[in-house]
Amino acid sequence: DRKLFFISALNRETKPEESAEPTVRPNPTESPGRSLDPCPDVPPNLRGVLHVEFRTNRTLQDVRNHVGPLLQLGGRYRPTSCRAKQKVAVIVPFRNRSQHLNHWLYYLHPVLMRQQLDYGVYVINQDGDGAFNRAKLMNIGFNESLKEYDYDCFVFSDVDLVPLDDRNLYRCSDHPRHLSVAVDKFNFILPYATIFGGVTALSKQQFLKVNGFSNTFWGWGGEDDDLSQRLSYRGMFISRPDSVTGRYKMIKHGRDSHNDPNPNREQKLTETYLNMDTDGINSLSYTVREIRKDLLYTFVTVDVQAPAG
Ligand code: BGN
Repeated sequence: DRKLFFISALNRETKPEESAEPTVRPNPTESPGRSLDPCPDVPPNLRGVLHVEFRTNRTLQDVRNHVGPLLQLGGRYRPTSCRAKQKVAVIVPFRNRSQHLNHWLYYLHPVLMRQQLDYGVYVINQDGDGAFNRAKLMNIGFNESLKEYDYDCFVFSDVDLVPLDDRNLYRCSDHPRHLSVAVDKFNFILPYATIFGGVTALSKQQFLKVNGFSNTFWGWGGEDDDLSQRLSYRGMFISRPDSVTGRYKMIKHGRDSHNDPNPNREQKLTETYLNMDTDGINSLSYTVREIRKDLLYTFVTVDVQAPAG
């Protein structure tokens, strides 16, 4: 079959940016590859260890030139040669980190493509300069992405974390998955056993089983530990890649303004069990200010109703 031959020839190419797939944009009106065979369990074109470099200045236009031809508006992609196993929304909470986002997009899109995911990238931008609320932005990303497509898996990622190995698959498993297990900033070791921050993947069902994240962690810290406790209270375990596959490079930065450590975080972590059924996806309230579609992502600016002061 000529087409298959063409695809496998492409697959043997070793240019850094090219994905396994030919540069044919799928027709958005087509149902997602119903007639195609399912993609293999192990994506065939992974590279393993990746070279990641943040010293270069990268503009959004550089990134568009680099990965844009393979994408559909809104940072959407799906493999053309097989039917993706999962439909993945990648949710990135954001405020004033454009340079980080450029790096993140530059490295993540090719990885997600090689992983043969049917995916979309949702950058959830907190409007205004109230206290930052990472967890609420995650919940909003879950909600907004589901309005667009029938996603069944949600990867929640900080904008400053780039995987160093593309065998670390951005998809969901039987238990909620913690992907960023070996971050350079922590000398590539897991800081503590229950940590569930950085990059995580939960199926729709797993996420709803714990009512999502808490909406009430304002400022830095603890919201990820709260989710970790929710999972354990609902009988789930944390699944992780090994510490070689799970290596990450963090983009160095100072503390963001309006994201000081939350002084209430320790206290709040004693109340997870009491609050989890009433504070989460079922109590989520926010206002969408703007939804902007770039080739590289869907950029959703939201008012998260930060407390005054
Ligand atoms: C922990 C934070 C996490 C953060 C990790 C890694 C808290 C709760 C205090 C009881 N947890 O200390 O939110 O992801 O460090 O930076 O602050």
